[in-house]
Amino acid sequence: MMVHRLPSLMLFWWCSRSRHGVRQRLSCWADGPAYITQCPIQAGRSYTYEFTLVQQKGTLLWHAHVSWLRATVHGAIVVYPKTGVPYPFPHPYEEHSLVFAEYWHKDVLRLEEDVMSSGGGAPPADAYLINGSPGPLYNCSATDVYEIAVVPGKTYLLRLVSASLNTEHFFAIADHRLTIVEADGEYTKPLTVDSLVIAPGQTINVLVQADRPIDTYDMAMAPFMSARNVPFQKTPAVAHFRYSGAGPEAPSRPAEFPAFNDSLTADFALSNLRSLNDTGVPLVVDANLLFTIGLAVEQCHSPHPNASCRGPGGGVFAAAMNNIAFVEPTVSLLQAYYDNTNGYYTEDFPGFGSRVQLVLQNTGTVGTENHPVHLHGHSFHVVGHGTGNYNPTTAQLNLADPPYMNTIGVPAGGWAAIRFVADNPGVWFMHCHLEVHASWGLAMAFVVKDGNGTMESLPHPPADLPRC
Ligand SMILES: *[C@@H]1O[C@H](CO)[C@@H](O)[C@H](O)[C@H]1NC(C)=O
Ligand SMILES: *[C@@H]1O[C@H](CO)[C@@H](O)[C@H](O)[C@H]1NC(C)=O
Ligand SMILES: *[C@@H]1O[C@H](CO)[C@@H](O)[C@H](O)[C@H]1NC(C)=O
Ligand SMILES: *[C@@H]1O[C@H](CO)[C@@H](O)[C@H](O)[C@H]1NC(C)=O
Ligand SMILES: *[C@@H]1O[C@H](CO)[C@@H](O)[C@H](O)[C@H]1NC(C)=O
Ligand SMILES: [Cu+2]
Repeated sequence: MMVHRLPSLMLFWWCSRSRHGVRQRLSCWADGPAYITQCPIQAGRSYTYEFTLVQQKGTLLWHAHVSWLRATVHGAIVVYPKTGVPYPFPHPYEEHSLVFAEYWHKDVLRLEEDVMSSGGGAPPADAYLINGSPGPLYNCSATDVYEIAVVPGKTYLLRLVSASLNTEHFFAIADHRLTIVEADGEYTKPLTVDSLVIAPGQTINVLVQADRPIDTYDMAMAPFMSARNVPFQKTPAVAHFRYSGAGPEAPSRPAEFPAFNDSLTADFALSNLRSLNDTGVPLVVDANLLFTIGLAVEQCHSPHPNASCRGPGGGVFAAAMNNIAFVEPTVSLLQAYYDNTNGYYTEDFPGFGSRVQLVLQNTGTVGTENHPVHLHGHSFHVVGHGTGNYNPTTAQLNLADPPYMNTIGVPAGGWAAIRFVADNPGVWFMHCHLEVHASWGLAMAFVVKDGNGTMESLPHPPADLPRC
């Protein structure tokens, strides 16, 4: 791969937020998205990301956050509970991380450039990967299969991490059920399902009991595609859950999946996921925001329509939040904010410590699609979601035990309501985690202003921060 610019890293992290006013660790400068909190790390240069994980445990994802480099530059971070603090579920015999990705036979920087200059959609991935291996359903990959050796009768904890670029995926294991115990690094009440959907940017921990007859079972990821007429890779990536004693030659048992567009099944886990404990949902909100999100088509203004207007009806794909397509700036927004440079940001976001409710309403003029929206710098309580238009008088909100997440798949043509406390000063990116949608403009950033004193204020930038 030709890399002229080295990636910047983005680290998902949760600000420490507690009902009892726990001390903040402030590290917006280490968040990572290019042109939001820093400029990209240039070839031959380095930048050390320093941050503190305050009251966080569980499975996290790190990845490059410039262009489409996440496709190949990503990994899992696992934070264990403090010594002596048990999991809130039976201790597993073993733990394994499964990192999902999409692969193209192409430099992904070129891939983004080509897609953006075409005006059309992204080409399907050439393969899906589980821990770097596509598995036996792909040509030439019969022996390139990730495998977990399983002791019959034991319980396994699988940490599922999606670094996929443009596709959400179902995950299932043949003949086994999955008990979700954690999502986005926060414990959930146990929820047992046959399959689940994981969106790019999400992490989900599941317990699996090896209680089936001795054999080899497929663990597989297959596409979930809620949009119509979008081409996508259909071949699942397959890994093996192989019981000790299973014959190496015997064919493995295939995993079964819902239909690729089965939104009802896909939404089941979200509808039924509950946080394990009361996580301190703000019962009162200071700011009530409603943002529309969706895809659209712009008119073709190119003198070369065949080359650059390959969107629907000869137009150009676009995406927006509140009808504004985000245009990547040429400076870092955080730097502009820190330097009080005019013209890059407004300060109309509610003040430090505000309790914010944000309703994301999925619209779209060219069909609707599930958008996994990710917020940096904060986790949020997913207090509600539904189909159709959000109606504040009839919407049923869960203020008792909603899941506490950082990426929410806003249902196709539906809505999701999240609540969070804006108590982490800095500039925080919020964007669709389907990378092609973010490139089209489905993104924005919040400025969270300083509170009182150094423990509520954005620190000075580190000396090695990359400059534009
Ligand atoms: C495998 O190769 C065949 C023949 O070239 C092709 O039709 C098929 O699409 C390939 N499968 C995958 C998953 O690439
Ligand atoms: C799913 O796709 C199939 C085949 O393309 C189509 O017949 C069906 O109507 C779709 N279902 C939904 C719920 O969109
Ligand atoms: C969280 O909930 C579980 C199950 O109800 C309970 O056993 C545990 O004590 C709770 N933990 C905290 C910190 O409240
Ligand atoms: C543009 O595409 C149309 C339809 O495919 C084709 O008929 C036409 O000749 C193309 N024009 C150019 C300049 O390539
Ligand atoms: C800062 O302190 C003042 C005086 O105690 C208080 O009125 C104000 O609400 C505080 N601001 C924030 C953002 O906490
Ligand atoms: Cu999207």
